[in-house]
Amino acid sequence: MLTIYSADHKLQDGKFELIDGQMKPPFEKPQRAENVLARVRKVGLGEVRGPDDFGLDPVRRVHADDYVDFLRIAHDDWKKDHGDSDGLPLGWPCRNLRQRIPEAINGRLGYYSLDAGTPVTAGTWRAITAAANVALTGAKALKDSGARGVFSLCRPPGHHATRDQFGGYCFFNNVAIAAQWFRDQGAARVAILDVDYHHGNGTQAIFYDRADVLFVSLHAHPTQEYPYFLGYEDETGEGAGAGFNLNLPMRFGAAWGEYSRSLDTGLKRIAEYKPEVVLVSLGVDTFKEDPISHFKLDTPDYTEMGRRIAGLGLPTHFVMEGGYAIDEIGVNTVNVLTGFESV
Ligand code: Q9C
Ligand code: ZN
Repeated sequence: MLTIYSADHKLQDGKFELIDGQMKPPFEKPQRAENVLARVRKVGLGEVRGPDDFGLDPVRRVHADDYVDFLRIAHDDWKKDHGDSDGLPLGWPCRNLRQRIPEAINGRLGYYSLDAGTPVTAGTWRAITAAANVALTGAKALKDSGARGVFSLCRPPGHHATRDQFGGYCFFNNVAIAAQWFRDQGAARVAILDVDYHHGNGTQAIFYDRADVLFVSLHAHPTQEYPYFLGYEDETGEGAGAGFNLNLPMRFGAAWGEYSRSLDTGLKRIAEYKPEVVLVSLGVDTFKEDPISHFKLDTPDYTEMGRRIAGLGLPTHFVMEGGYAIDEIGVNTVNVLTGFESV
């Protein structure tokens, strides 16, 4: 399987995230992608190629113009007020406040974000444009080559990012950008399967009122886990999108038995939908040793996950999302890909 990778991901290297009342070194760090790349090479998964530059037009098909423009200058503006530290918001337009865009960078960071766990650094813009290009290059390679699967080793991840908000370590929604690109290239129906431990709130929100992109997500129940305010069972889509959103949340402690039954339910829905392409938001933070998660998947389970996804018999674009157990992120991620190829 072809892997798309850009070393520019290393430019997103925050000093701290605010987590559980403490400033800690970010879990979402460059070594994650490096360890996945090392495993890709070790097992000889296939060629590793750099991304092409698609420019910002395909990004703007998913994200608001003002949000894209904000991200481009956010750290420069932060620097003017606060010096060379990482930018983090600490106040949001919540209930009882107005939805308007202030002048101050602190206010704009709040307006355009979901949480304070996602540092805006000097290198963020270059890293996130590279990640979007990694996703788009993978999409184009899948379409042009007729291969069964392609792997876009995106970092930072994307599935929490909405059309105009960053958060959950995400800025541009890489999988949504790729899905929209497939649509714009003529694919009538596109399905997204999100197996990251966290609900893909951004991806859901972006496609919530559309029937042309089916979103299926397996994740920790939002009543217990981030992002807390989206990802419940009763969110099934709205308007034209009614019936084209499927959330399969599971409580803390879910292991392969329960997880695999949810996976089969999700895959069945995707098969019924008859998409021309499937995108997988591939997070491996479902792993039993993940430092911020509470599921119990084990390393061989990822191979079986790949096999079951292959059972769809559809062109499949794997897009990297989360996974914070740094020593096992490579083997767990690549097991999905080799499992897929083994069928
Ligand atoms: N106490 C992804 O996996 N913080 N994002 C969680 C837990 C946010 C994870 C705090 C986690 C976001 C792509
Ligand atoms: Zn996650």
